[in-house]
Amino acid sequence: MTAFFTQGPTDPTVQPVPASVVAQVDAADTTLQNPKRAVLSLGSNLGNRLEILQGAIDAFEDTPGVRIKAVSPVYETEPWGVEPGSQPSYYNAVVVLKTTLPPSSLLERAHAVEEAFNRVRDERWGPRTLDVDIVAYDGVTSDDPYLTLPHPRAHERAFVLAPWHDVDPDAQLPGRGPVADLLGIVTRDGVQARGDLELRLPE
Ligand code: A4P
Ligand code: MG
Repeated sequence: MTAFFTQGPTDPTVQPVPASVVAQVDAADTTLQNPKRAVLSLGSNLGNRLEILQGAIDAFEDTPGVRIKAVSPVYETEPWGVEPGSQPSYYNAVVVLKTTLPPSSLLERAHAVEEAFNRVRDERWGPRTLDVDIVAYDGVTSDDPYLTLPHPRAHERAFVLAPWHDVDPDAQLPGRGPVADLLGIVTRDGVQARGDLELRLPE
């Protein structure tokens, strides 16, 4: 945990902590020094979709170095990129979090959470119990196929932009502009808010 102190706190109101005190500081505090803001898109179209999305949110909140700041409303969405009617509809939601994990570790955690919900990868865009995509991580851009940032298709997906806009109307997608503007361009066909469903922000 002391590694989190190597960068030093950037918040001027936070005083450096002497090494002798570090061990006594609760891990939950030490993990969130100099956190970065990240946005995740969650999707599920197999199994108990709402329970799975909630379970994923809880699993991220239980992750050292991660604090969930906002959970969006749930949208029921037609599967994107596949033959109409060939898959069940998705529940999609967006989570905004603060994290001290670097992007690659956040992706590893995302894969572990997917696996915990029995995600099977046998076809691209195939039906899945859980898909976790990193939509954006701070202002980071990367064209590495293992982790492309921002997510290369987020700007054209109302099932990402609409819930993100709900929880952060001023959000910007790095390199693409305001989410509100992008949302005005994409089609919202097949993307319905499910006001009768709710995901909880872990306490
Ligand atoms: N990867 C690269 N960049 C990222 C990133 N920013 N976040 C790599 C997450 N993963 C990223 O993903 C394939 C590889 O992408 C990963 O190994 C990771 O290293 P995957 O989850 O194994 O496979 P996939 O999801 O089938 O492929 P892909 O291309 O990531 O698909 P998308 O873009 O995730 O789309 N329709 C509706 N309505 N709602 C949905 O949520 N989701 C998809 C999946 C398709 N249609 C959908 C929805
Ligand atoms: Mg994916």
